[in-house]
Amino acid sequence: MSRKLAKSEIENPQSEILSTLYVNLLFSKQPAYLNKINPKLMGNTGIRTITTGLTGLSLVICTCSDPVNSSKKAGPQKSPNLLLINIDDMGWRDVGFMGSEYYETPNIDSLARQGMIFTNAYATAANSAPSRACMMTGQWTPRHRIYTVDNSDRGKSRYRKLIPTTNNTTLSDDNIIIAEVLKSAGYITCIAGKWHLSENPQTRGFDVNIGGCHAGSPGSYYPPYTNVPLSAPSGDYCLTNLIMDKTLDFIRTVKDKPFFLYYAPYAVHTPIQPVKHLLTKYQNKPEWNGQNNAEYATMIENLDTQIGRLVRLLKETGLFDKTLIIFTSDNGGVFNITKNRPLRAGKGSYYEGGIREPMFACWSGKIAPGSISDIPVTNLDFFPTLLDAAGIDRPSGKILDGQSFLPVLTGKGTISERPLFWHFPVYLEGGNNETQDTIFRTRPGSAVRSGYWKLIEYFEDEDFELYNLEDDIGEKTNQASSNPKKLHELRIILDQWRQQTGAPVPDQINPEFQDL
Ligand SMILES: [Ca+2]
Repeated sequence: MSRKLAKSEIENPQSEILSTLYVNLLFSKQPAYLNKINPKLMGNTGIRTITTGLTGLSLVICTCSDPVNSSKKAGPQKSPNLLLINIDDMGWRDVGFMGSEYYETPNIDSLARQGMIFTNAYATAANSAPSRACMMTGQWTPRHRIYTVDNSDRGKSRYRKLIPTTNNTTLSDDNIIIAEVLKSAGYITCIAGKWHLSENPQTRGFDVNIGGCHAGSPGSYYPPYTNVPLSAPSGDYCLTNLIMDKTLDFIRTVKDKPFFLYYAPYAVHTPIQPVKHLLTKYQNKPEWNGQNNAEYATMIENLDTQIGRLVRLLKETGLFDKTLIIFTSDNGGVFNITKNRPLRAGKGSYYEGGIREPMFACWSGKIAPGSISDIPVTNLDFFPTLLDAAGIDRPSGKILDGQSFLPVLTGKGTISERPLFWHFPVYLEGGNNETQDTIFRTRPGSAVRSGYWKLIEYFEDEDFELYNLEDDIGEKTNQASSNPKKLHELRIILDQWRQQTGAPVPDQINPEFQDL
């Protein structure tokens, strides 16, 4: 289904018509629920949304050109540039293109409009290190054994019934990652920002390292930054801006060689520190859908501004049209900082709020602008997708658990329906009133999504939660008791997957556990 946008809509990307159109398209599966939250979300545009579920093609629903800039023509170049943008801790609705009316992300939204938005995109884990390890290796967590950040026995021992599986905090050198494959194929490679998987990303296929190290966050976004190997040019210089300064320097050096840029800024992870000149605006802005943290909002807007600088340089140098861009976040928004509504909970939880991500891909002339897909994808899929886009063979002997969704992007095909899995044989403290309990964000377990059904299994007491995400995206009604047939079906799928991947299931009782 397609609709040609009016000239006024294209020229004014912030137009009410356009933003309402997108919001309608994004949330077509949950109109009643969203109507209850904010009737404006489902305002009648006269546009009927068609989404295609798990088996069909993504449909191009409107066409629009880039409303802001035009590009110079680049010189001859055989391989596309690859830009993977992985924001830290950005929630599913922390951007305008996912409907937020509190945060302001005009540059990101403009990019999203130039490509295909995915409404069912997932991180493979609910916090940073495992999510990034999965993305970089293209493998489920049991294969690299990075299940969480730091130790797996976080939280008070007396609350932990099981002794969790030991966590791996450094990615094994013998597990080849996407940067190494691309470098071998002739790409110049750069990481800008957070690495988190070993001490030095330059031993893992990155030619250029801008601030990447084992640390998961800076001590401060203002000098002295601490934790990260970057020095400020002046006393109040924001780390996010500095990383982009150096990223632009990298872009200016690449010339005709294809590049792989992994842009993974530390923002918008804690510490939450405002960009001062933006603060008053958000302090005076009404809350939207639970989003009201002005300091966090300034960090999001500043990040968006930096991404705008990058896009502008790519266009000025003629590289934009030769670049496949994928945008995502590594895990859900932090519950006490932002809200992912109608998704339940946030970072660290295996409810949707912890793992469903804002995501889009754009590639001039290859991906139809204004397109949208509800096909479930995961960051495991990026490895094979990027290789396919670059025309590079998969490394021999390497297990890749994801699928290339390049045919979806180009409109030439689809991907086969498959279940998605999460495995977290660990404890993560810091629960809230939307997590399983208020002590832990997660307890040891596994999860699987198959079709619209999602099963979560907790190992402590063999508890199961079964949700139908089509009708219950907020995971409020546990159907494990009322739908034993579906429960059985998903348990078999999950058991088989754990066997295939050698996923450890902790069963040893913690002697310090006190049953409350
Ligand atoms: Ca993160």
